Amino acid sequence: MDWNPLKTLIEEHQSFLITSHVRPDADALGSELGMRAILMAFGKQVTIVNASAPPSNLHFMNADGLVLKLNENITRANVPKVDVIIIVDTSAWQQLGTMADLIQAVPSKRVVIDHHVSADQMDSVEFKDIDSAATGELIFEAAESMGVTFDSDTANWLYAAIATDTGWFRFPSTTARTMRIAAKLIDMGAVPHNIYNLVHEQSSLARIRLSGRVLGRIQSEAEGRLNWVYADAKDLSETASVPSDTESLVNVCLTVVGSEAAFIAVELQTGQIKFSLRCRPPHNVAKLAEQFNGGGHRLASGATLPGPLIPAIDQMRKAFLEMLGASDSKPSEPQL
Ligand SMILES: [Mn+2]
Repeated sequence: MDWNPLKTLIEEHQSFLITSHVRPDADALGSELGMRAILMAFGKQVTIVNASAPPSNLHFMNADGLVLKLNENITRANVPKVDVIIIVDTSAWQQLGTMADLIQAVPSKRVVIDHHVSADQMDSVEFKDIDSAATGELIFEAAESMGVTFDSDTANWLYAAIATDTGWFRFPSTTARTMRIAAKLIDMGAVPHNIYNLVHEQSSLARIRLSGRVLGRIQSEAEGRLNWVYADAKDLSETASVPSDTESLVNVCLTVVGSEAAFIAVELQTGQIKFSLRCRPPHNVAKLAEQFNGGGHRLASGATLPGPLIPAIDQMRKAFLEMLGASDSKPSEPQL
């Protein structure tokens, strides 16, 4: 990646707004904070605003309150008019939530730094590498090319970005380059065991109880090649858990022997059904998600369907069976 155009753009402008996708994950937040550190090193004015707040297990990434939530920590009218808006970890308008029309309404230049497959025309200068394991990797390389080093806080945040997007360095996207960057972040002060503990070892009892309930009724189809689960509104309310408590369950479904694809359906309070989709190569759930106006990566993507739950699940499992080239041997409505 040639980062010189980004460096020039930074040097030629003074004020910057950084944003990322709704329901920001560690890669979104870490990339925003890493980008902020780069801009600060050049003495620029920087504001980070997202459409939604970080999840509770990532509050450690925003202890300083550097990441603002639109309409909560900052009103739309107070979002500064900037020279350049930098969008990280997404290239899709829909993924920006309420930030999308704010961005479209101003004449600021746009930069996109991302590693996702799906892309909208955003009239931006793009720094995009779909082979990169995390946007955090790209931010690190941008910094390195500009001679910017990170303090230990930022090193920890970028480590969290890369570690979580690679499933702690085990997804196929993990390369020697990923490991080299992680090593350099450790040299700058990142503490891996600390970050793992903060991200994954702070479970509420509600989350564990929900996991047991949901995984206890896993469905297996196409001779075990497709495995899926659901969490309905009752599961969430009776265990006092929240939709984000279901996050890792789809990955558990993919660990069943012979599993090539997996999904979870989560019934949201709005009545919409949020799907997380996973597969193993050579399948492609990014393409599958596009059928439902969703998106993401080849091996991990998502989509939101209108409720009710059962017909939405049925549509999704049919799409998966088609992707797998398997016939549908179940009745048209799954037995929940
Ligand atoms: Mn990412």
